[in-house]
Amino acid sequence: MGLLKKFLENKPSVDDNLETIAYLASLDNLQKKAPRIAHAIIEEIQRQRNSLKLIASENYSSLAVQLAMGNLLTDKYAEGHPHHRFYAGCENIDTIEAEAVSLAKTLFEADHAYVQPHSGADANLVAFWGILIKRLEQPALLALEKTNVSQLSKEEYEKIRLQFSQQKLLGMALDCGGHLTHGSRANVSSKMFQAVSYGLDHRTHLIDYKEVRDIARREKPAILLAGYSAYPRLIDFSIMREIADEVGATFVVDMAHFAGLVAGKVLKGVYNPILYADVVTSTSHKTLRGPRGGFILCTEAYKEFMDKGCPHVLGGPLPHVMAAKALAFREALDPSFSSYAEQIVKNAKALAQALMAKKVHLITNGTDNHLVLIDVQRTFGLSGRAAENLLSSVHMTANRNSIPQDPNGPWYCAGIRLGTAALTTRGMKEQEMEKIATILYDLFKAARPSEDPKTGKPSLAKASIDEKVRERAKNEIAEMLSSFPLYPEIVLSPETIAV
Ligand code: DSN
Repeated sequence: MGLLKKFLENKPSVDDNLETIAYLASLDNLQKKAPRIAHAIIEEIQRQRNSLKLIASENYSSLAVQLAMGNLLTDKYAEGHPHHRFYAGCENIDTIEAEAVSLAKTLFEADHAYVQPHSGADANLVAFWGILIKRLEQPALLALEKTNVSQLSKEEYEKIRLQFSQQKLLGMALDCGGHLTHGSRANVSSKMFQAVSYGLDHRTHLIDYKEVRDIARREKPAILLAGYSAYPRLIDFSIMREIADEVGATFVVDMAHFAGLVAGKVLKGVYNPILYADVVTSTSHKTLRGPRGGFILCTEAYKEFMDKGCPHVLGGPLPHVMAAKALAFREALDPSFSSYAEQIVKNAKALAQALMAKKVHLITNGTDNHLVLIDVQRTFGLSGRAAENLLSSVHMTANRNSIPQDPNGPWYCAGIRLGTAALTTRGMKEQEMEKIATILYDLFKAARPSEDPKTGKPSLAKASIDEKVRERAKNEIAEMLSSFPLYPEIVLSPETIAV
């Protein structure tokens, strides 16, 4: 490939281009050692550059964050937590993890942070088990005057273990915007808990706090969970806290989707989960724009239970990813991040407004956060899957999503979920959102479900469209993207990318 050699031909300043030089050197090196992998990475850079990324859970991390992960930290085991390890030689990992913890605490104004979870799903599992251990195992040990579970008899331990499986988790239903890990039957959370869920108001599709309260009173969950993957509105965490207190539940918020909006101080007061929850779980790579990973924030009372994510649930931490998390937290502490977070929401609102002006049906008739959920079945007679395929064919990536009372089921779906975090990182603003709304609308309006060859009925998987409409959409997208280059410092000319 010779990417670095080509870049250096113009004699750029090394000091001003450290990230680019490191990135290109790494690609050139990979090309020598593993050409197929290098080729796939280059292809992925090209794919991301040439696509309008509207996936609500994705973003573009900085080159600095990406580079922070590529080093020898990956070689180190460091089970335990800072200054309390089960392995020798962890003093440098202590420094890195303690720095990430400290930055996370400052950024979110939290009592405590735990930055080891490898993903949001892992963060939820660490939180769930830690909470159950605090609620069930700790009091049982105290009552038996023991300090450790290994001191319990087989019978004593079995009694506690059985209690674990009798606890209830109350979270938002998957088809109403909740996450798989919030008690879906397809996920381990519904097997470790008796999972119960709250839905949305049938007419407005907003959270019905009265219903949540009624269910909580009836079910007495150990954990009340707020947070979502596909809910376009804000949650009043003060009400959820009240409900949790009334029934004696631990209040957990999964802020994976909106962590960037909390960090950027867009979500304040009753919409800021840190002020109300006992435990807040998150990912670091969605609106927060860091490396792929998870983390947990909690009050002092939960600290020792979250810090035991390993050994409770996790394997060894990933120190290289913790280094990148530290960097991402630092980036989010920069005042420019607040402007970014505000723009994410302005863009989502502009996208929603422009779609609604064309009479596109949106779940909840708009948005307050970073995501928009279109009912494509009702508006255009298309399944979510057919709409997703159409978008892919013009280089727009967005994912199909269930909507409340989805007529097409969880595979084909009736919705398309759009998010604005990634395009906002590319620099797009309200006027681009309006253009995107027009492209989407023209595309969906011109499409018809294909005929299912087996049944002769409209297909839930595919739609057909006039090729001229498709080509026009492709050209408009390519033109728009050309004004918002992605990682412009990484120059890939045709002769350098030929592998
Ligand atoms: N896959 C992420 C999302 O789309 O919400 C969370 O698991």
